[in-house]
Amino acid sequence: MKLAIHHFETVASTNDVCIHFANEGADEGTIILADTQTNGKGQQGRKWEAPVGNLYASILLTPQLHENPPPIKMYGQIALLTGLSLIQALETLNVKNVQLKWPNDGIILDKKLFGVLIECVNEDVVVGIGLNVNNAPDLPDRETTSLKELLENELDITDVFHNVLKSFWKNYRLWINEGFDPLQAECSKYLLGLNTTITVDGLTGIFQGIADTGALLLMTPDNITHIIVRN
Ligand code: BT5
Repeated sequence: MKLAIHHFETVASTNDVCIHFANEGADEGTIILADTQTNGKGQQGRKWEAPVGNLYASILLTPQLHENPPPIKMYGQIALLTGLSLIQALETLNVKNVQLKWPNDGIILDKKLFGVLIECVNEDVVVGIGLNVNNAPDLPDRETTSLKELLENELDITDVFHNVLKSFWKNYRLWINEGFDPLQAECSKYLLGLNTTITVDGLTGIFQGIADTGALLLMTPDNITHIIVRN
């Protein structure tokens, strides 16, 4: 895989720049990296705080699968494989015990460390990654942390990104060649709240696992399994 990394000082959103590149016909492996974002995006119109010192990256994928799964399946799977890749990359940096809060948050000690935003452009997929490396922003609505806080040591963002990319491409290749099965099992090891009672979208039940669409399976006390989808 040939990677082309475009590094910017400031952009509104690396995902938006990557979508622009995709619309211009850019190849798989095009990566947009920025030191800071003025309009970093979360899901459903939420905001991603993007002070200098952290990793803000978007990766363009043009998945060529033998048998294309329906889009909803593909995007859920890519979101999970990205979260898994981040957690595995962090393990190589000696940050253990990060958990995956469905669908796409990296959580440790109840604090948010990273977020993933998947967006689609025609057949292409943009994978946005925000990881707090040296700067945990103060937020009114939730606690955050950074690698620096966890390791008590400032890290080089390029080194961290190198680890993330290595882990991401390994899992992406596995997914292209063998499908989601091997990754689904690996993701389950890191799911926050698996087999416990949780509340999602106002429903309370036992978190039974993740479907192969990436949907969350929740069994309510009436023994009905709810398949909760995020898009
Ligand atoms: C996400 O959304 O977690 C996806 C975040 C993806 C950000 C990357 S950065 C590179 C690329 N370009 C973009 O424009 N976006 C992607 P969501 O699950 O909706 O979480 C948003 C919530 O996370 C906010 O409402 C805050 O509560 C919290 N939050 C915002 N900034 C944060 C930060 N830096 N660290 C931890 N939590 C944060």
